[in-house]
Amino acid sequence: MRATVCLPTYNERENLEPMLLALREVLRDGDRVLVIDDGSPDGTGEIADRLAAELGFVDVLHRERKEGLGPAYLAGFDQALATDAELVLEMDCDFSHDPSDVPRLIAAAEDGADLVLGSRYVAGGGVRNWGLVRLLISRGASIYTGLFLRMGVSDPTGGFKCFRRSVLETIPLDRIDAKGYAFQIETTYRAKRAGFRVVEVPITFADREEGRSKMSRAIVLEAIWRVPLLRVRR
Ligand SMILES: Nc1nc2c(ncn2[C@@H]2O[C@H](COP(=O)(O)OP(=O)(O)O)[C@@H](O)[C@H]2O)c(=O)[nH]1
Ligand SMILES: [Mg+2]
Repeated sequence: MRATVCLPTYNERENLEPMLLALREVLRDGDRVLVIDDGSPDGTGEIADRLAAELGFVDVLHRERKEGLGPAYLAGFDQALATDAELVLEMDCDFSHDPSDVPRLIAAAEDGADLVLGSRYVAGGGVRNWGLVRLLISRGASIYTGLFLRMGVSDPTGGFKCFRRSVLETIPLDRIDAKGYAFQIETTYRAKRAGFRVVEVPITFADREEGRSKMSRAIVLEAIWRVPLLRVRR
């Protein structure tokens, strides 16, 4: 199955080239990477253009301004679905998601999963180098989400995912306006509710070494109010 990896970037100047070279080692012939850059002031967008010209498997989607991860992914999904990609992946560009795990996500989809989640909180998964605060927020978010949505998913906020195209064609993407972690929760929740098969595969998540996190209080607050709302909204 041909795959497109959507790679959102905002100020990932140090990480983008090593990430694309690492992905080149694990992707198959025909697979592509779509860099979605929101006008990074550090020049990531120009680096992406240069690499797209140098490496045959890379495309770049430039967006004018930073609107959060959700809108960036939605624009990327649109572009990926306009091609013949059968699988569409999400992953961070900061090496928190290990590029060498990509084939395992793809394999799980090829084995029959409709949506594959890279999961830190199933047996065999884990987190490296995260501070206590980040870990508590992440674990707390998983428990909070479980209480309201009962999806049977251990790691609902994770951003390392592989969608079969039918999932993205079925869930109402145009109605998703979440920006941060809530976007990850909502896409999985809508896929589950539509009857798709969601499978978690263990990953080890490592804190970034280069660049800075764009996580903010607003992203956490958004998830807190949006999650209960998902239960009542169609
Ligand atoms: N295009 C785009 N990418 C973003 C935005 N916010 C974060 N990213 C990228 O999304 C990925 C995860 O973001 P990061 O700041 O590491 O979040 P964290 O892992 O939760 O701390 C990285 O590749 C970021 O560059 C955004 O608003 N637009
Ligand atoms: Mg990160």
